[in-house]
Amino acid sequence: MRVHKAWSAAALASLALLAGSPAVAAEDPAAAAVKPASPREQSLRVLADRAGVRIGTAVDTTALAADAPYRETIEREFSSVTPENVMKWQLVEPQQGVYDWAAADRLVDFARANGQTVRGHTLVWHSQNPDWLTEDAFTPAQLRALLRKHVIDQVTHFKGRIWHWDVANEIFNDDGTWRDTIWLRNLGKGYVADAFRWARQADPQAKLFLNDYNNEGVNAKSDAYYRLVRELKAQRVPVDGYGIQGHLAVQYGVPGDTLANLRRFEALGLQTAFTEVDVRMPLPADPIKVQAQAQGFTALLQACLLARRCVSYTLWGFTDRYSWVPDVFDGEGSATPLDADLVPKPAWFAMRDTLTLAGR
Ligand code: 9MR
Repeated sequence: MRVHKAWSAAALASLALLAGSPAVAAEDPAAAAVKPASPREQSLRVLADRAGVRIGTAVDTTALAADAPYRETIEREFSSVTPENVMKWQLVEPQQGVYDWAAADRLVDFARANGQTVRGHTLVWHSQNPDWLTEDAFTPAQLRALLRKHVIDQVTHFKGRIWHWDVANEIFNDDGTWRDTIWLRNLGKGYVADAFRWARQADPQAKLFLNDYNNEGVNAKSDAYYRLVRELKAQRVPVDGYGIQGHLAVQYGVPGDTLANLRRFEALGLQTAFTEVDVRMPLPADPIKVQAQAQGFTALLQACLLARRCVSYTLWGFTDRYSWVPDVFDGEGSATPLDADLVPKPAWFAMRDTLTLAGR
């Protein structure tokens, strides 16, 4: 059981920063490039284990095969992994009826060998769908049959090996309206309930999650999820978890009511999880941005540790060597806690300190 202590968030953040800054100042970058980010007995996963949460990362499976320091960091520091791309529909069924599970299977085997859980990502999404699916003029009935087959075949393929499934990803707009997707247009809102039911049928053990970004605090989007979860629960739809991606940016800060938001979903009987945390910044980095970044990572981690049913905290990549951010946000980057040479930033030490305090 996690022990809940009466530390204030501010006290924790300043503790973490105090402990983090001198350590980073003492780093010799050349030596640290080959040095593990943490001593083994203080790895994130050892500390997270004591604190009662899983600590995860998204994994770039190409890098996993090619880059030994990257792979060793994942083995040493993380107790959960999420395929960054290789379980998305476009990659698992590039041609209609022809599955390619090879890359995803390798990651699942890697996780098993290293005692890591797997967050399956993602079954139903508007993005990264195969062209044959989105370009061909399927009727609504055909699309429903295709979605059903996709969910059931994929969940069945990995049955017993997936801890959490992100069943439905990014289904609402920021204003709380339903996102206009191939699924909504053709199947109506019921596609979400259907997907959860199919996933449960295919693997009764896996925990089934909703997942989105910009839903950390109490806002129009998280309100839409709250209403949806109540409806799904009333209809006995098997939804188990609320996933908060946690893509933050130092210039926008951290919503102060993140913990309150976690709590209201937990009160509906759900588990919660941070699923894709990173904290980007406008480049170049400077000391204040770096400090704000450490606070962003720890604020979400603290919220998770203060909540009752927050079971995991996953980074969307841990090193700038492979981050998605610079490709998507012009002029922004440095979004992860290890730089491109795997040298820890204050955010890394801050997370370690937060986990250490929580595990005492
Ligand atoms: O990090 C992923 C990147 O490599 C892909 O090109 C991109 C395609 O849309 O998806 C990225 O991951 C996204 C995740 O699957 C869902 N939430 C937002 C993530 C960042 O875009």
